[in-house]
Amino acid sequence: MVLLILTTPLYAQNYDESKVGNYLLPELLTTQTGKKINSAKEWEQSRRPEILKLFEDNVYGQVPRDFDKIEFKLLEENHNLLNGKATHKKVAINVTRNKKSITIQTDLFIPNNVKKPVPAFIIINHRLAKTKELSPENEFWPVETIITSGYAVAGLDVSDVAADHKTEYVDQVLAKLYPEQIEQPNGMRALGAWGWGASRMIDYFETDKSIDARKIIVVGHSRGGKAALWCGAQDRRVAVAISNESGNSGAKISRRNFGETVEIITRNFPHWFVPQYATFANNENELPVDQHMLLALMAPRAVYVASAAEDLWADPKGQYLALAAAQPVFKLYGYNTNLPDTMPPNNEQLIQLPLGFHNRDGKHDMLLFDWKQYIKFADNYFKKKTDK
Ligand code: GTR
Repeated sequence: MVLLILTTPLYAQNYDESKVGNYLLPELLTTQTGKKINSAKEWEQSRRPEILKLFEDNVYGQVPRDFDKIEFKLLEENHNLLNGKATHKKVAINVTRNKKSITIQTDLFIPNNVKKPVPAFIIINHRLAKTKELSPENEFWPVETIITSGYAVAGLDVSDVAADHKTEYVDQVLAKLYPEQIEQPNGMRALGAWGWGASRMIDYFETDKSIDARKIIVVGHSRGGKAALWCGAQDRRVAVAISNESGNSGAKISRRNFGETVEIITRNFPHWFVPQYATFANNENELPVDQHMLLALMAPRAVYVASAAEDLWADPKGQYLALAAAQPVFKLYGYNTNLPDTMPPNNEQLIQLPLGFHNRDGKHDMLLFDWKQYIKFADNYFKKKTDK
């Protein structure tokens, strides 16, 4: 006789809207000591730093900023890419601290024949191995579409700073530049390291005359989207943060019991977070933050949240609700957005500057459709800023 034992995990993920239950989000505009925040100034002085620290201690860890030296080396330059439409630069970014260095190597594509400086996308890239897999047709990184829209684009290969691996993530920036962070309970972890890497790319952009460093858009897909949002929260040179289906621990409300949970994500990807985060597994209501607060840290800069209708793991509705719940902070800066209670229909872009959202048909991925929405959003946002 064969004995079949079916085991159901104790806390399986839920996909039934009727079982989501009620939750109460932590107050955005009340400090931990109960003080009400009424102005952008108060937000900047007390609540914003408090929320940043709560995310550092409970979710992502710190992002150290100190180093002794940063150097940029142009390794290759080709002005005749894509039939003369683009210039390709291969740049090595060398960062030194306490006599140890790491190198981030990036491929930057800049449109030719347009007025410089141009705005630039940075992709926090955990999927494509540098230029090898880069072709104009690749929807994840559609260079030609981006270039012909007047934007530069560069990728951060996350393994240059922290491998996406449970133990090996410490081998680059952590072991070499910030070894003291490894032992610290709220020290930098992989998602923070990826954001740190994107910031070093911005350091380079500030020296490249063809790039407008006041118009930097950081975009990431899924785990890259989580890192993009955390990067934007930390580094205020990020003008636009784009979360492509970042889901749990990205743009999605953690307290909303739908799709991936803190229990699942901390079990599968412990290296993304500080150990403290796992104590909120199946206990999200005790988190001192929720992800609408992460989106709010972008204010008054722009933030875009994208979902895919079949990507229930990332909880499209939970991501939309987080964006809507972040609005009070943007209001403090005079942006009177008024997002509807329900998500826009699939494939319809919602732009209420400085916020943007879409939920496209299909699965978990970053596609040409998504890129076209991002470009349109950035066009609108930067145009409005210049008109002001
Ligand atoms: C999944 C993870 C998600 C998301 C995704 C991805 O396995 O559970 O949170 O980050 O990977 O990066 O594609």
